[in-house]
Order: sequence, then structure tokens, then C-alpha cells
Amino acid sequence: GVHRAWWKEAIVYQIYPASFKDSNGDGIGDIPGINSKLDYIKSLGVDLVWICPCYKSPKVDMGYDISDYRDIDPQYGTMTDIDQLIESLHARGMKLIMDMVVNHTSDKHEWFKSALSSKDSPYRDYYIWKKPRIGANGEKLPPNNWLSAFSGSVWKYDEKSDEYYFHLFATEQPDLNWENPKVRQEVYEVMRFWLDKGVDGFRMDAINFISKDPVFPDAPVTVPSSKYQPGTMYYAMGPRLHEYLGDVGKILKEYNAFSVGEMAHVFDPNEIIKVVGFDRNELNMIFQFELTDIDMGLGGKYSPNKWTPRQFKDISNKWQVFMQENDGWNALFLENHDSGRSLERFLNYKPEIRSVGAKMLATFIGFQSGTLFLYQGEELGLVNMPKFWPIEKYKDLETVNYHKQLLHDGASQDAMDIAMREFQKKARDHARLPFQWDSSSFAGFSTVQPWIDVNEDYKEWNAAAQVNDPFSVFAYWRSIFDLRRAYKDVLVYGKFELVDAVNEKVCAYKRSFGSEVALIVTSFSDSTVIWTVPQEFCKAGKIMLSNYGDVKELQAEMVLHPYEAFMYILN
Ligand code: TEU
Ligand code: CA
Repeated sequence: GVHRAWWKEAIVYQIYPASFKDSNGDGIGDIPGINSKLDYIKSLGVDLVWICPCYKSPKVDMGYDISDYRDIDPQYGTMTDIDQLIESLHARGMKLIMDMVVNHTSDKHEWFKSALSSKDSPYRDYYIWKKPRIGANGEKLPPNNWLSAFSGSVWKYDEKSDEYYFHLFATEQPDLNWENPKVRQEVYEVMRFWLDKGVDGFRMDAINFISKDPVFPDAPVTVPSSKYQPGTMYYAMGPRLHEYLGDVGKILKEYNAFSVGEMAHVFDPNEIIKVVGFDRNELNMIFQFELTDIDMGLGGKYSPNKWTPRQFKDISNKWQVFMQENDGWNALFLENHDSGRSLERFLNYKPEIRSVGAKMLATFIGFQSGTLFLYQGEELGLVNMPKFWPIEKYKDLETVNYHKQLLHDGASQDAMDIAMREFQKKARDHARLPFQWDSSSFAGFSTVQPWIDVNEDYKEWNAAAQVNDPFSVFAYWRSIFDLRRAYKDVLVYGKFELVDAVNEKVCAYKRSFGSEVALIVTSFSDSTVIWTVPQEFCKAGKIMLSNYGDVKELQAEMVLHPYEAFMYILN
């Protein structure tokens, strides 16, 4: 039988603190701002809130560079504010999970400051240091050829000790040395610190990178145009990962805590099931990115890739079937703070189809098997910044560094144009624009010009305009959550099967539990299609949701509008 668990039934809402709500008029979102919007979150019908990092940080990477794990950054508030957030969420029957960033710290963390100060520091071995490699002309070179996630080498030279330190992300984000048992103890104590405070669990950042191949071999050349090469095969899902996650899992279990691990660059089900298998006691679920990386080519995030709706549903199907056959669990999502908005990436976006398209994508992801995650603004159908915004508008180091690198490499105009187009689809800043609360100045996010520009569509596209509109994207998502609760057996625990699996335009699936059956139909076509309904569904069903608001009978042939979506309960 199925294993039931509260964390399988939860609906999660992700908040990006800098961009949610500014309470004190400095143009930056903060925790008191979040506290003032809990009724909004509650009214959407979510169970659990995940806040991105708000710990003390120099914010080279928007808080994913932590300088003190036990304090809140003054820009975001105080410890009292976070205590109040925990309390107020609990009072409303919701839970809170925090972002645990322990693959690396900030270079301003006391551990790293000490490690850098002397080779004899007791903290030196908290990080990863290596001697330079000596080149043909006696020059000092990085110990290997791996590429950092934010461009350039993963190694940074330290003159004083004549050694390089390792950083998968920015130079200001040195990786912790998990081989050192003291580092692991420190991390586990930090986790306990927050759990003891009443936090209900964690999203574990970049957690599949914590165990590296100790040899640090050169990576094969897969991107010939680049000086450095992706080394993921040597640091993603490394040799001791399951040992470390076993320790993490023990702590989580003690507190009955929620856990979701972020695991980029790995799509191997056999490795993933070792993390999320029900009896493994490592993590509840992980974010893997095979689906949402579908538009990324071999050259990485900003290389284009052509894909088809058929591939999109095949990837979903692969993970749905795999998890149900192996007693694992999926995390379902289309958006987060690390990419462009789903409307601009997963369908042929035009303003005319905005509402219908957002609801179609919601239907596609919303009734699959797994724990559902929604990123702030996704419930309103928010989109990317306008196409004519120049490179100067982008704030995020991932995009800025990539752009600098192209200029430095003397990239052709053609290559620059391609990059700009890809930024417009995928850059992280799109999801980080201020939340659109209402039609007042700065979208009601702040009383002053925010740290990043407000999208120009806010007068029409905002929360105030949608919360009381029964046909809004907001209302549609709420209906999905209501249905998941009302039909929990079939929609949370039921079996998943594709329907008409070979169809190139229509993605339809069935959920079933005993005699209960749900049918979900979504069209990924921007024009009308005729869908031949499989025999077993040509009977009376009850339509529960429809993005065009049509009440259709299930019959042998159905005419589907562009991006139409609907959901039936049959018995
Ligand atoms: O992202 C980890 C990660 O693997 C990145 O390569 C991610 O895929 C990239 O941002 C996509 O553009 C996490 C956080 O989600 C991200 O915001 C942080 O910048 C990163 O870790 C470093 O902490
Ligand atoms: Ca503020």
C-alpha cells in the first residue's frame, strides 16, 4: 500500500524575502513585510512557507552567501521578527521551512576569515585548499579545469599561503570541506538551532554537491569554446553523499521535519532514489531539474535548446512512474528564484494567452503525484521583465558575470544576441522583480524605488485585482489546492498514468485510487486541436476545473482551444 505522510500532502509557497514586501521604506523586502501578508498567503490555501535565505550575509549572491548561520541580516529584520513569523504561521495552521545553505559559506564568515588568515588556523581545514599546478613556463595555474556556476574557475588563488581555495559558486562563496568531521558537526548544530526554534524543516541548497571526488580530476572538454569545463560528474552525487545525508536525515526524523534537497545536474534515477526512497531516511524529496532544464542546451543555462511538448510530458512521466514504482516521492514545480517565469519558457507566450496559459501550466503540474511548490507571483501569472530592458537592468551575478565573460572572450555579435535572448527567457532576475501587490506606485511593494525595477504591467497584473476575481489565475490555483485536499486519496496518493501517451500536442493523464479516477487534459498547442478521447473516458464525468470556463461533456472527439486545460472526476 501507499505510505501516507503529512509532507506528501503539503502545498508549499516559496518566498524571496528581498522581493516580497518592504515594510520600512528602504526599497528592500523584509521579514516584517512577510509578516504583514500572512493572510494573503493563507487565503491562497498553502500549508507551508519556504523562505529563501535571510541570515546575516554580505549578499554577493542575494543571501546564499551566509556569514552567520545564527543571525538574521539587519536588512531583513531581527531574530524577534523571525520568531514572530514562526509563531504567526503556526497560529494560522501553516508551517515554515528555511533555506539551509551548507555547501559553502560567505568569505566573510568567521570560519573563512580565520582560515584565510593562516595555514595554522584551526579553521583552515573547514575549507578546500590545494597547491597550484605549475604550467609549462613555470606559471601558477588552478589545480584543475572545473568551471564555476558563475563563470571562471572554481579555484581562487591566495597569495599569502600560495594555495588555491575551492568555490563552486562565486569567489565569495568558498565551499565547506565536508570531509572534515568538525564541519559536519557544525552544520548539524546549526540545523538543530533552527529546529529548536520551531522551524519545521529545510530546503537544502545545492546539497548534492557537498561530497566531491577527493582526487579533483580534470573534467573532459565538453564546451570547447570555454577555458573551464563543467565538472559536475566529479562533484554532483559524490562518493560520501549518502553517508552525510544519512546523518542529516537522522536529525530531521527526530524533529519530524520537512526536507527538500536541491539537486541540480543529476537525472540518474538510481542515485536519486537512494536519497528519496521512503525507507532510506535521507531527504523527503528533491528538486531535480530535468523538466525545467528542457530549454537549456549543451553549453549550459544560456545556450538555447529546442524541445517539444512530447518531450516535456515524457520527462514528467519518467519521474512520475519511477517514483511510484520505487516508493520515492516527487517535488513538483515549474518556477523558483533561479529562472525566468514559466509562461515565457514553457509555452509560446503572447499577452493574449497569459491567463489561459498560466492556468494550463497550473493544471499540467498541479494534479501530478508529488508535493506541489509554488513560487511567489506564479499564483498571479507574473511574467519576465520586458524584452527591451537592456543588460544594465540585470542585477544578478550569474547573468552579469556571463555577459562580462562574453565581452572578455570577444564573442561575435551573433553570440551576444543569442545570449541576450536567453537572458530574456531564463535570467534569475525575472523571478526577483518586486511582488505586484496592487496598482499603487511601485506596485504596493514599497513606498520608494525598489532595489530592482518593478515590472511595467503591475497596474493590471497584481494581487489586489485577482484575489476577489473568481476567474483569476489566483482563484484557479486555489481551486487546484482545494481539489487536492478534497480528493486527497486520488490526487495525492493515486496512481499516475499518461493517457494517449503518443499525442504530440495534448498532454493528458489519469490519476486513480481504488474506484476513484481523475482525468487531467492540457493542450500545449497555440492553435485549436481535435482530441480523440480514449474509449474508457467517454462517459459521464464531473468537470471540476476548466481554464476557459467551458463546461464540456466527455465525448469521442473534443475540440480543444489553444492551451486549453480541464480536469474531470469520474467514477
Ligand atoms: O542553486 C544551485 C545551483 O545548482 C545553481 O547552479 C542553479 O542551478 C543556478 O542558480 C541556476 O541558474 C542554489 C540557489 O538556488 C541559488 O540561488 C544560489 O545562487 C546557489 O545555490 C548558490 O548558493
Ligand atoms: Ca525593507
